[in-house]
Amino acid sequence: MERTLVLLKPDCVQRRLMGQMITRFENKGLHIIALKMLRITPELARQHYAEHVEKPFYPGLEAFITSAPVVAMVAEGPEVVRVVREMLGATSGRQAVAGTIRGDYSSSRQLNLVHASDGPDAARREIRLYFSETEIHPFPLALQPWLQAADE
Ligand code: 3AN
Repeated sequence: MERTLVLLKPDCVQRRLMGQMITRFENKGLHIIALKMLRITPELARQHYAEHVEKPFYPGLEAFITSAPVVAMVAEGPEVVRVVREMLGATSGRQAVAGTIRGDYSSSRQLNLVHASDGPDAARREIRLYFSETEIHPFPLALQPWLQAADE
């Protein structure tokens, strides 16, 4: 069982696509166990994008990610890290395949709507950045027997 952090970025919130994105994740059968809106501070941006802080594009990335509220979520399930990354598609909306979120909704590398952790270690680190334990609610999903077989 894995968990992953999903962020609906400022462009997603401003374009009023929050509901459509959450619907895509729910339709896929993902189990969302935490969700909140927040404004990312420059300090949180530096922690989240620690691997990019020294890169030339970082100032623009920080300005963008702090420019409006985001919605943070935790999804839980088998292989959920890879499943969500594949739903997002390539980083650039211009390269993302049609049928993926970025392929269907984005024409930009920066304004690419949704972030998701790129591996289980990153997921653990990122979930801790955005959520305390008491904000995560791992409840049994009544529909679960109709989404996956018991031995999956
Ligand atoms: P992803 O969002 O697919 O995980 P990352 O983690 O490689 O992509 O990049 C995080 C963000 O940094 C991207 N969403 C994009 O806005 C920005 N970014 C990544 N690489 C570049 C680049 N070469 N030039 C400008 N911005 C970039």
